[in-house]
Amino acid sequence: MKVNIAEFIISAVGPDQYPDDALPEVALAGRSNVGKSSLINRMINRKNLARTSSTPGKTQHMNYYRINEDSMYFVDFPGYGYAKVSKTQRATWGKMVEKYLSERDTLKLVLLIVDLRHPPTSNDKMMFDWLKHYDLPMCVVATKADKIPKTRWQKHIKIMKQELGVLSGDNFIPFSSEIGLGKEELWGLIDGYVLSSENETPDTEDAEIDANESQQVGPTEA
Ligand SMILES: Nc1nc2c(ncn2[C@@H]2O[C@H](COP(=O)(O)OP(=O)(O)OP(=O)(O)O)[C@@H](O)[C@H]2O)c(=O)[nH]1
Ligand SMILES: [Mg+2]
Repeated sequence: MKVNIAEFIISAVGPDQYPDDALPEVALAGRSNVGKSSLINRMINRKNLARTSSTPGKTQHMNYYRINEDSMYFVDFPGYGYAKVSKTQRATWGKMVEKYLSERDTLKLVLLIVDLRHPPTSNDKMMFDWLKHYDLPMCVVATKADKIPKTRWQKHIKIMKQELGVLSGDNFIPFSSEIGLGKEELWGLIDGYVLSSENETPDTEDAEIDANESQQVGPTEA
């Protein structure tokens, strides 16, 4: 995808604020401070559209970034596993994310962002298992590769895959927001999921489709 325009749309606290224009959505999940917002900035060639910080827990809501006016959204989740977040806040986060992931029809792909330097955390594993269980289209993106020597990438990739339980057919991309590693590969993957959704037949559960009017493809507005 060629990114011409990227805009911040909304910092949503719940479903009422999610956009209702039915554009495909690519969500980013990962622990706090792992580099989710930086990854978005790298993908869209912007220094700081998605707010990044060395202080963990910066992204508190679901931040929507729209690409090319009518192409897709990146949805930046609040990071999990941030120690200073209260129990109540954590429960609220869990419910919001779980509801989004299980009910959002326009969700096309989840990027599970992990840190290539370290083995996955228990939260990373939980999120991976959860996404697998619900059979959501996913790609594990192992970022911050620039922080380890290239000669050790393969070893780290192997450990990450093994400990998460990534299978040979699963999507896995080593990445670096700092040097741009993996950017083209990730866009190629995203394009596949986002563009294929444009050819899907609309949900016809309750509606009868008139053969003459069935030219319109893709999600319909509620
Ligand atoms: N060297 C290097 N630093 C990175 C990379 N990605 C992110 N960082 C740094 O890691 C820190 C956290 O990055 P963010 O993108 O804000 O992380 P986040 O996952 O959005 O964090 P929350 O919003 O708190 O959940 C920042 O200081 C970034 O500059 C990378 O690929 N390489
Ligand atoms: Mg962030």
